[in-house]
Amino acid sequence: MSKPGDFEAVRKDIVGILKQKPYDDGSIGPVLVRLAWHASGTYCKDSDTGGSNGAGMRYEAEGGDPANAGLQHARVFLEPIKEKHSWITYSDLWTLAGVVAIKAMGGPDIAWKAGRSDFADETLLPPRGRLPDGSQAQDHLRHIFYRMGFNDQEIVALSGAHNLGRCHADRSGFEGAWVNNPTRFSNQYFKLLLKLKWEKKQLNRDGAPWQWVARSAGMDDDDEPLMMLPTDFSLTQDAEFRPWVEKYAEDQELFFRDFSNVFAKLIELGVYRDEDGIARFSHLEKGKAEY
Ligand code: DDH
Repeated sequence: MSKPGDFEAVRKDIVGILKQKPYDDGSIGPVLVRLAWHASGTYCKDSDTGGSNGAGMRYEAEGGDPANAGLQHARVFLEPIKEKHSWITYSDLWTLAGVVAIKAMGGPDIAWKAGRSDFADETLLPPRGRLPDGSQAQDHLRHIFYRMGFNDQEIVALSGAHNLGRCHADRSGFEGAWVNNPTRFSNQYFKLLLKLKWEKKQLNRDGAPWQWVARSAGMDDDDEPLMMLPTDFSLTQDAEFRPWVEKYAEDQELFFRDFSNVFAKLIELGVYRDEDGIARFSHLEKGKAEY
């Protein structure tokens, strides 16, 4: 047990659990980043509902959403940290873990503020269906991310998180990693989007969705190919998105700066702190009828 409010102690312990040899590519960092993002990405600016405040994924209605498949692993990995620092809320822990993981994997510092509360009331959960569907394209990206209040440049910057981690057949149906070193944060995703010769492929499995696959220089034919989701690839096919893909491919510093800002914005969506610094749900309760 640490002193309540000692977030440095929590950060240290999160760094301490990132390396997990038998898990995926040896790190749980990527799945922690995805947890922070899915906790936050349910936000809707018009109804002012959803977002990371509340830690709704503790409940089946949100945690069991097929879009969140696999994130139970991230939550279980974080459980010993919650037990040790029991004063921290799950909603603070999940967002902080994402920020700490990005930094530990070589990414930028990202501003993070404490104060999120955990729901005691399941009726405040956002409806399912607010997270993006990888088999779609740019119109869908705009529909989903404009709802959260992001613009085209921010959509491209956020998508750069796919430098990290991989797709799992038993979670999303897609398979493979976007880059060769998926536990190191960089702008490689943008470089590969532009550079490789992507081919549309349905993996050899019943009901597998189609995805884009390619091999980079030095990869053997029997190596697992790199992949892009249809949504990732659509960034290169869109007149507004593509220039940002090109800028971020050329300039890693610019990408890191923009990513840091937009991820900080993502994890603050729908979090309104009272004067005591604690985020409560009164605004949400008012908005409930508009779900
Ligand atoms: Fe993502 N993502 N994501 N993603 N995402 C997947 C994995 C990871 C989409 C679909 C998928 C963001 C945006 C989008 C991460 C971070 C972020 C998987 C694979 C799918 C599918 C899941 C699995 O099979 O395990 C789509 C579609 C979008 C979009 O429309 C833009 C954003 C904004 C982020 C972010 O963090 C800011 C990370 C990290 C992973 C790797 C997880 C892992 O377990 O590894």
